[in-house]
Amino acid sequence: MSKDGINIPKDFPQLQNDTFLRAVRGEKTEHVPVWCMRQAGRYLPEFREFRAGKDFFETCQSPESCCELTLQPLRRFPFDAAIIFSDILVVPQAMGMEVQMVPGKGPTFPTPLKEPEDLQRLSAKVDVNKELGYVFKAITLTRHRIEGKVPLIGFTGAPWTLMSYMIEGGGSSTHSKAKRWLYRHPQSSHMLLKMLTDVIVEYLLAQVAAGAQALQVFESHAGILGPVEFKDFSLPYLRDIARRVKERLKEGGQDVPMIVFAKDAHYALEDLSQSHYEVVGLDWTVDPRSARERTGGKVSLQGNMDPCALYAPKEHISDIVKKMLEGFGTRNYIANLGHGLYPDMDPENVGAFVEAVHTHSRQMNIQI
Ligand code: 1CP
Repeated sequence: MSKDGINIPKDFPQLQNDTFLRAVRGEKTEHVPVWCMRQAGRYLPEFREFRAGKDFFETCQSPESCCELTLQPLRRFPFDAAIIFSDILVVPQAMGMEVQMVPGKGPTFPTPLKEPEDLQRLSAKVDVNKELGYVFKAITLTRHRIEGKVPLIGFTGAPWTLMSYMIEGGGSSTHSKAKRWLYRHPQSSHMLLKMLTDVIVEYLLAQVAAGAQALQVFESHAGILGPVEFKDFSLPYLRDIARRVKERLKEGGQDVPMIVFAKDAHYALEDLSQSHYEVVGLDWTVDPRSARERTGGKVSLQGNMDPCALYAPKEHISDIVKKMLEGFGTRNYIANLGHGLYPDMDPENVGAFVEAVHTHSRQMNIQI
């Protein structure tokens, strides 16, 4: 029985397709596993229909809805992993900030952080079970309803990416308000990043306790930092998160693979590959062969087809996928896009992408 009296059984169905988990460990697999960032999203007509007229964060707070949206893409495509439907901005909400999803505009914070004094508005100690229990319930429910078809990935935004939203008040092309803090208030910036790190560690651990079988950390705004700022304001926190989560899991005799996706941080590939994460996610600006050379074969790589390649005719998608597989090789590799799917993408082409990964990688494995 959980704290609020809801019975959450943990007798999850046995995993049938563990290709993703085996690839993470560098084991031989029949085909290269594949999933897509934003696979539960607006490119699917059934997603648009389900979400129609519903508030975004109310949907996030409904475990039944999150479960349904997570499962939708699996009914269409033979993906090798699922990612729980939620959003990275539930963490700032849990720390006391208001966030609205404004249709046509995206996430909006009506009262963003303006000055370092505003940090006092945030809850420093967040009881994640109380504030984010709905995410954990969604994970547990989905682990049951997914019937062991594929592993379920939990996720979080990384501290810098969340900090930038909390200061910008929404999406931004320059992130200049958030970067202003880094240059003018470095101490307060570190204070905020540390607060976020502490909450994120608890949040990820609770996702594992609820049933997450892998964890992805999204540093979507890494590219807006240069190599020097990244080393100061992002990398130490990414490392701290993985180190602390792994340590605590180990104490309980558990081990869950972690993926770091620092978008546009090609300058930091070497560092990222030595940051306690089993998998480094890549955007499409990195050449597969050079990524392998620079990461030294110790970590698995995930990515990185340009999402816009899905606008190409299907035969062309197949050729692009083949080249990508030849570049990465079929071991220690998880195929994905270099960022999320866009709402105007054709589900049929997503299907062609998945099929091309499976078919070409099977053929390559036979030839080896
Ligand atoms: O109404 C809608 O459906 C809005 C679109 C949408 C969706 C489908 C948003 C708003 N969030 C989500 C779900 C979501 N967000 C998932 C789970 C679904 C899946 O991946 O299958 C995940 C993993 C996220 C993570 C997320 N949210 C990131 C990191 C990944 C990335 O894209 O870099 C970020 C940056 C966000 C913020 C966010 N949420 C939504 C939007 C449109 C944005 C970006 C805003 C901006 O910066 O302009």
